[in-house]
Amino acid sequence: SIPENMTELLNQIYRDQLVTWIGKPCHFRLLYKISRDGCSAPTFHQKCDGQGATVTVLYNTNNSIYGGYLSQSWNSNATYINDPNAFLFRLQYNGSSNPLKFPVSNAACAGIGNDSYGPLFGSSHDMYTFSGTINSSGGVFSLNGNFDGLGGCYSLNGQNSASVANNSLQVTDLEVYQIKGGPDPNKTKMAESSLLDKPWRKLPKFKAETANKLKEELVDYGPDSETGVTAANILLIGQIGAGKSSFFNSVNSIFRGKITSKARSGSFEHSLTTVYRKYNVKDHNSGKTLKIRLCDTRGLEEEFTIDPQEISHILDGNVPDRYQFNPSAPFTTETFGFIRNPHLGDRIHCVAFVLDGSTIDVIPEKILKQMKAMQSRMNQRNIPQVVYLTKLDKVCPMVEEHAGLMFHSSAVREAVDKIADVMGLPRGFVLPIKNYESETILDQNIDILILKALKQTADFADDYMEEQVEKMVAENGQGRKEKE
Ligand SMILES: Nc1nc2c(ncn2[C@@H]2O[C@H](COP(=O)(O)OP(=O)(O)OP(=O)(O)O)[C@@H](O)[C@H]2O)c(=O)[nH]1
Ligand SMILES: [Mg+2]
Repeated sequence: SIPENMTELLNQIYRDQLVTWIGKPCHFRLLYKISRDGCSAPTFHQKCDGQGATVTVLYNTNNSIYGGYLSQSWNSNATYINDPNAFLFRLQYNGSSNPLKFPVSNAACAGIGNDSYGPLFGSSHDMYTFSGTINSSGGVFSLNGNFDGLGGCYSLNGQNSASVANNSLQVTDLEVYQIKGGPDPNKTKMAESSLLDKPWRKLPKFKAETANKLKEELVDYGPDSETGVTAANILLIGQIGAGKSSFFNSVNSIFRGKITSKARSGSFEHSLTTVYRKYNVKDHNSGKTLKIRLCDTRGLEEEFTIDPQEISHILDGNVPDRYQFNPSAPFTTETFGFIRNPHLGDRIHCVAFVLDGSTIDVIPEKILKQMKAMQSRMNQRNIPQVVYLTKLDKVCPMVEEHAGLMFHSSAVREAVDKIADVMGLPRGFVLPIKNYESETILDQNIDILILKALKQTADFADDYMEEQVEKMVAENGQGRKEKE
């Protein structure tokens, strides 16, 4: 169904203008609209009396938009409405935005409440919209009011009924909105997220050079030859639907130069990914395959807990590519394909927890527990961990518009801080990203965030491998000593 506000004619720019004139945070709720409810004085009063502050907006056939604001309720008592805050206004004239405010000059008769009349401003009819019932013809309501007293109770500042309203009450619509205090609850996210002047994390510039440089670095990346490892294995782990497969798809798209979706992604009740995949990424520019493998796993679910031993096997490199996850029979040493003597190159070198940034307040306890249990196995092995915080476009509308504002968004910063706390990781290890999901073309800002995250992860993987080599050397050295 069409949301109610789809029928509202008053656009955001004009709303913002009215809010500025009203002078305090407020939002609009449509009470009455003649094209929807019929143009009749009793209907107007039935819908608008006693509703507090309202704004009446007329749209005439010359494409001019004008009306009046009262901070006091309409009534049907046949009395004047005293309102020092009232004003008449013009928003648009002959199709062009041209806002003017006309403040009340005689507050005692800012409006008239009378059930024979529609909205009526001023004792001698500064703006008298209609009386009785008006039928439309060809989508036009020929309102029977007038501007006979325009300037009587409101300061016109040299304007007149022609320059305000083409002296016309031939309207396609008339709307009355209730003005409610505070920001629009439907837009609280927008209100809660503000753009900070200074970025909360230092980042290279969001420009093409940065994206190209990061790409080059990743194409040239390779584990130290001393390690004997051909590619860094990065494990993607997290709740179902968090965006693990989308992350691989996004990386793949960036190096392909166009949007691709090799890994299945989407929203289903159970994890869409059921097979363990160690994905390679090919840079189509150079024809080279990156020395980074993204290992995509089955999503964590509340009802299907992953056997902690299974995660140990994944970390240690016992689990083969394309292993079919089976929640009712976890991977064991007996499972077909079990890799018995994994080399350092088979192991996981860095883990990326992929977490949905838009739902961090409601991560189920059972999922958190599973992740914590996994973390302790990673910590035992000294495997570095990062967080890819996804879907931040859903947290901050500014980021949705422009991914380059990620590090200026207060809402994103909050989400990052919170998740760093929950995961017990330094803030700098939480990497805010936005995956490609509905886009059809690449966006340099999205690329930079993803490439930057991937680069940092690869660097962490390097640290781990280096440490492992040192450890092996030390152990071997130790061994020799013992033999001596
Ligand atoms: N708005 C938005 N949507 C995203 C983002 N990342 C992923 N999605 C969407 O989230 C849904 C789930 O994404 P997947 O990549 O399938 O998630 P997954 O973690 O692989 O899920 P499972 O394999 O089922 O565990 C898809 O509809 C994606 O399009 C993001 O950054 N922003
Ligand atoms: Mg998946």
